[in-house]
This record gives sequence, C-alpha cells and structure tokens, in this order.
Amino acid sequence: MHGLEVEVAGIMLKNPTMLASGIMGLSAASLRRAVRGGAGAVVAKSCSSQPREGNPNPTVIEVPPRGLLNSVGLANPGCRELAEELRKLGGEVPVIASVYGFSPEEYAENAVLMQQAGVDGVELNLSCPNVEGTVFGYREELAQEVVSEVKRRVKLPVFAKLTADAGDVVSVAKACEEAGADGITAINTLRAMSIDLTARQPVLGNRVGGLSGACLKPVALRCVYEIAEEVRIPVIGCGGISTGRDAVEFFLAGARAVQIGTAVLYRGLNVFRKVAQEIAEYLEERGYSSVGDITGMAHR
Ligand code: RRO
Repeated sequence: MHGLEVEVAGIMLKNPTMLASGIMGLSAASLRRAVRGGAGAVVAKSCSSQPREGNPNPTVIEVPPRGLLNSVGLANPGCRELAEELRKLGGEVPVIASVYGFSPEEYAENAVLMQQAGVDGVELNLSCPNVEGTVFGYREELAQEVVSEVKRRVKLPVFAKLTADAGDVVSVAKACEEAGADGITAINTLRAMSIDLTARQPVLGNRVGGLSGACLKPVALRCVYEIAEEVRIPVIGCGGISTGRDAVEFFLAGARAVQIGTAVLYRGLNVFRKVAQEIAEYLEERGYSSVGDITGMAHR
C-alpha cells in the first residue's frame, strides 16, 4: 500500500493506525497481537507508580450500538513491572507507553522508567475518568505543570491525552503545547453511566465510567478539528474510529494519525490492517498519493 507512512513527532509509522491505550492491556504478548493485526504503533495500558487492583466489578459493559462503558480504574501492575514487559517488544513497530501519576513528579518518574525501558514515546494520560483525585487534563495550568515536569526529565516525544470532559479542551491543548508537548491525543472516554431497571441501580460497580465507541466519533472529531486550528504540534485522533472512512474524517479534520480501541471488539484484531487498506483505497480512488495530501483539508 502506497502513501500510508506517516511521521508523528519524529516517530515513523508504516500506516497511520495505532492501538489505543487500555484495549489490549499491557503484556508484551497481547500488544504483539495488535502488531500482527497491522497496527502502525501500539499504546500500552496506562500505568501508575504503585500496582492498582482497579474498581469493583462489573467494570466493562456494552453500550449498543458498538460502544463500551468502562470503569476499570487504572488496574495495572505498576510502571516497573510494565517496563519489564515493554522491554520484550523489539523494534517491530513503535511502542508508546501511557503513564499516569497522582502528581506531576509521579508522571515524570514513570515517564523516566518508560524511557529506560526503550519505548519510542510517552503518552501522558491526563484524562482518566475512573480514578479518584485530580484530573490534570481538566485545567490548563495543571496540564501544563505535568507536561513541563515530564519534558524536563525525558527526551522522548511526549503526547498529552486529553478529554472533552474538560471545560475547554482546546485551551488545555494549547497549554500543553506551550509546556513543550510534542503531540496531542484527542480524546479519552467521556464520563457516562448506565442504570439497571430491575435493580434500579447503576450497572457499573463504580456507578460512573468512561464511554467509548461509535457514539464518540462526532465529539472526538470536533475536538480534533478545533485543536488542530490552534496548535502546530501533531494531533492524534481517538474516539469512535472503526473504518477507513472514519479515519479519513479525522485526517481531514487535521489528525496526523488515529488510534483505534473499541472497534477491535467489533472488527477483530485485524481492524488495523482493514482500516489501513480502506484509507489506501480512499486515497487511490481520489488520486491522492499520501495521507499528508488530505491532512487538515476540512479547514480550507
Ligand atoms: O483504567 C481505566 O479505568 C481507564 C483509563 Br486509565 C482511561 O484513561 N480511560 C478509561 O476509559 N478507562
């Protein structure tokens, strides 16, 4: 397939599809399955300094059509153990670690551990809907503090993953760029809930969770479009992408690459290869030679 290679903050991707954080967990074996499914890069599940068990069950439920509601609660074995797993992944595609922290210093320490593990980039999860405490991506100055501290400590490309639950996601993106972020990932899941009519209680053990899947696409697309108007660093689209046509909408809105998560459930692990093929077909049918030819076109 021609013209699918993209460069994102110095990282070369053989095609613009990436595995979104959280979907395939954090073992090397499961991330490799996404690589075999054709992903141009993979993002591991977010990790914190200390291991976390996560929230009470149920933590993941289906929200038709083609959506999920999760309240996983950052279940992870801690960054040190994750670092050992990511070390096993060798060079097939770029690997991006997703790091979380309860303070800017913790984010930076975790990012340093990931850098030592040899990853290609770090995504700062500033937008988890399921953890008690500060959501750094809700406010410009908090997001800025985290990005500055991480950039002070690591040399790798740093992406800030943001949420539309923030009052003004565009201002938060601008603040991250000012603090030295190398890219923006937009967006994380949106806070949402489901109520069981028989039990007359919220379905999720944690009551509230994060919504992902098809219904997120228009919101994510709007965020990418508006952020791309205001920042010069690359924007990675995330939210409701399951086909090549979805991906193309994000490129037209200004995204340099796209992340795919929930769609793995509906189109299988080969979703990356399928979406890449569908993007190539779109480009070829219209006489474009690369993804870059159409990036940001909807702004003109
Ligand atoms: O683990 C989770 O509950 C979780 C995280 Br860290 C996140 O960033 N987004 C999400 O929907 N779930």
